[in-house]
Order: sequence, then structure tokens, then C-alpha cells
Amino acid sequence: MPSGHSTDRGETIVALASGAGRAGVAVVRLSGPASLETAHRLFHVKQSPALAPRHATLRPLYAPGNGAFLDEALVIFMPGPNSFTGEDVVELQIHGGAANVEAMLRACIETGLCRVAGPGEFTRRAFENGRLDLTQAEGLADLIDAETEGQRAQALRLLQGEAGNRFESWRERLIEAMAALEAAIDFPDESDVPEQIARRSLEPLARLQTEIEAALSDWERNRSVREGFRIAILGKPNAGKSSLLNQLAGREAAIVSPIAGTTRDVVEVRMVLGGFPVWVADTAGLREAVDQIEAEGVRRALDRAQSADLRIWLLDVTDDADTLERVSRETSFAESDLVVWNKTDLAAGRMTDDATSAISAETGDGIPALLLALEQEVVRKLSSSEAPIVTRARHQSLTSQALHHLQSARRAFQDGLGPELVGEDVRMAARALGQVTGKVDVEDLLDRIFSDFCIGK
Ligand SMILES: Nc1nc2c(ncn2[C@@H]2O[C@H](COP(=O)(O)OP(=O)(O)OP(=O)(O)O)[C@@H](O)[C@H]2O)c(=O)[nH]1
Ligand SMILES: [Mg+2]
Repeated sequence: MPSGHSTDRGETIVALASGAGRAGVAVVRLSGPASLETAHRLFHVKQSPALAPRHATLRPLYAPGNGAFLDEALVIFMPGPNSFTGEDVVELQIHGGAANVEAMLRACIETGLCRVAGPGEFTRRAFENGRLDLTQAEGLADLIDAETEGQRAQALRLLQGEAGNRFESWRERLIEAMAALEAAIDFPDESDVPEQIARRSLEPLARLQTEIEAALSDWERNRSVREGFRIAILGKPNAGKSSLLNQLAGREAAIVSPIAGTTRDVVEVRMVLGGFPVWVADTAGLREAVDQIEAEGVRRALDRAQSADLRIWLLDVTDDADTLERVSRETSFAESDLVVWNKTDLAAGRMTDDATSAISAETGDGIPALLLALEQEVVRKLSSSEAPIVTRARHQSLTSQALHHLQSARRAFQDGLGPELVGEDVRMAARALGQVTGKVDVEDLLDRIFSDFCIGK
């Protein structure tokens, strides 16, 4: 779908709004000025009184070309502007199934009154008609993609407008400060007045800066809720990392063998722990690599260790004391890392005190306890009563920009620069926040944002 289409609001669009594939019921949605007319063309003219707004009516539908019977549908007309898109919307609830839906879409197009919608085009129209701000539209996309309870809860809060309202209130406070600074510019001759006014307008900005910093500090957590918490399993070759991954996943996701250096690439498995999405990565054993491929594997393992939210260092209880000593010397354990001893079945009684966990990836001993510990850690890190504000890279980048301008506004003022220069930075900060909700200058971003949506939304 060429993106040029998506800004043409005069056109009427149609798409399957429910999930594709076999289903009891499918919902075909029309939006735009000719929605009602399109539906009427599918009725038998004689027996088709006009559709009453917001009433479900059972109607037989016929192809506009040859008059062939299509399906019986529950038809609902929702006139704009109080509809999802803000335009006239008609929904046809028909029997599900790919061919039936295809036939209905073809019939709608055959009327010559509408065209197939592009990805996210319904939501984009809702945004353009002021029914949603951009963060709410993104919340809707997240809700559709949500597979876990944690993702759902975060998406719902976004859709309810919590984040959008916060960004908007920050922007309003910046605009107030800007107005005060402009008043200061208007008193160029009385040197005391601008100083006072500027000071008064800048004090609230210090508080605002603290709030924005706090919201930004939650970004990593919010992102993990949305995209998944990343756990990396690390250790030397043959420690049993792949065996552990398979135990956690409950299937043979990675190859296990007695040959040291079996795993070369990162193997990832997705799980749900405590209602949050989690990615567990098995990595190549860390050692002086014997060939180029293994060296690349080790590089990827270290890379993954770096970006993980939680690292599991897997140690082999059968290793001699020298090896273990060397591992702990060469490994940079962090406070939050989990140290797990493996192969307890081979060395009963040889456990060390500093082990937070002891398992046998072969027999499955200790795996439930480890899973519970992982779940507790994920929940501890990801659950929060704070409203998720910065949830996407787009928000993070614009909010950081706003913070940067805010800091330089305050610096400019301290350096004794005039209110014009201070005001310019405040204006730039307000603009960045306005772009988050879509209040200002986002036209060129919309194609990208809405192209992530599925068709029919
Ligand atoms: N007895 C026993 N053997 C285990 C245990 N865990 C793994 N093994 C064995 O140890 C060998 C290595 O296991 P892997 O899971 O492939 O080890 P890895 O850490 O992934 O090794 P690389 O991929 O080479 O880094 C295999 O022969 C496993 O069957 C365990 O708890 N007990
Ligand atoms: Mg392996």
C-alpha cells in the first residue's frame, strides 16, 4: 500500500478488522464518507430501509455486480464523529473464513466507492481526527501485540492516555515558562524586571527536569515489559548451558553434546515468567577459541552478556578447584548476576557456599527452584505501580531531547544569557514533547509509526 494513500481522508477504506483465518465470525470494517452508501449497495434495494445508527441489524448481502447472495451479516452503522475513526463507520459481522472474507471485501471494492485500507490506517484516521493522541495509538498497537499480562497492563495504561497526559502537562508547563520569558523580553529597558520574571519562569523548570529524569530512568524497565526481559546463560564450554536452556524451555531447543565448543551461535527461547515476556539466551562457551567460528561465537556471547538484564553464570561442580578459581578470577561477576552450579548429580556434597542455586541440567533437579528464583527476579525488576511513561525508543529519544534543551535553558539563564536565548531552548523542549503525543510537527513520522500496525487496525 503506497503511503501516499494513507493521508487521503476523503476516501473510504475497507479491511478485515478481526483476525485472519478460520473463525466463527469475521468483522469487515468500512470507514469514510461513503461507508454507509457502500453497505447499502450490498443490500437488496427493495427490502432495505436505511440503517439506524448504532443498531445491529441482520441483513442478507448481495454482490453489487451480479446480485449473487454473499452472506447474512449483522450490520452496524456508527456515524462520525463519535466513532473509532471519527468518520462514518460501518461494521459487517459475517461468517469467518478466508474465502468468505475475501468475497465480502471484493464486493465492497466492486461498488467503486472504497479501497482496501493500508496498515494502521483506521487508527491513523482516529489520530488525525483527534480521537487519540499518538501515545494512545501506540498503546493500541501494543495491546494488539500483547501476549502476556504484563504487556497487556502496560498497553492499557498507554491506551487510557496516562502517558499522553503526562507529556501534555509537561509541555503546558514549558509553554507557561515560555510565555513568562516572552513577557521578560517585552521589558527590555527596565533591567530588574526581566531578571525577576525570568527567574520566576525558570524555577518550575527545575522541578520539571526532575520529573522528566525520573520518567526516563524507568525506560529500561518499560522497554523490558514491552519487548521482553533478557536473560543470558554464560559459562565455560561443557558447563551444561545448552542443557539448562532445554530444561527451562521444556524442549530440545539447543544441541547438547560432550564436545566442548558445541554451541557457536546465540540460541534464544521465549518464555513467560510472572506475566512478563522473557528471552533466555544460550551462548557459546567462553574460552580461548580454537577457530574463527568459535571466536565469533565467543564475541556474540560476550555481547549478549553485556546487553542482558540478568546473567546466569553456570559453573560445573565436577571442575577441579584450579579451574573454578580461574573462572571466578576471569569472570566479571556483577552484584545482580546469578551463580548456578550444575551437574550436582555427579558430585553430591561438593557444593560451595556462595552458590545461590544448584541444579542438575541432566536430571532436572533444582530446575523448579531456579525457575522460581528467575520469576521472582523478573517480577521484582519489572513490576511497578508507577505509570509507564517512556515505553518506546521514539519516546525515549524525544524525551531525552527535551531534557537536553531544558538543561541548556537553565544553564543559559545561569550564564546570564538573555531571555530570548533561554526561551529558545524552552521552546525546543516543548516541541520535542509535543512530537511524542503528536501535537506538533509529526506529519513525516506518521507513515513510519502506522506502518507497524496490522491491516484492519
Ligand atoms: N551428569 C550430568 N551431565 C550433564 C549435566 N548437564 C550437562 N551435562 C552433560 O555435559 C555435556 C555438555 O553439555 P552442554 O549442555 O552441551 O554444555 P554447554 O555448556 O552448552 O557446552 P558448549 O555449548 O560447548 O559451550 C553434555 O554431554 C551433557 O549431557 C548434568 O547436570 N549432569
Ligand atoms: Mg552449548
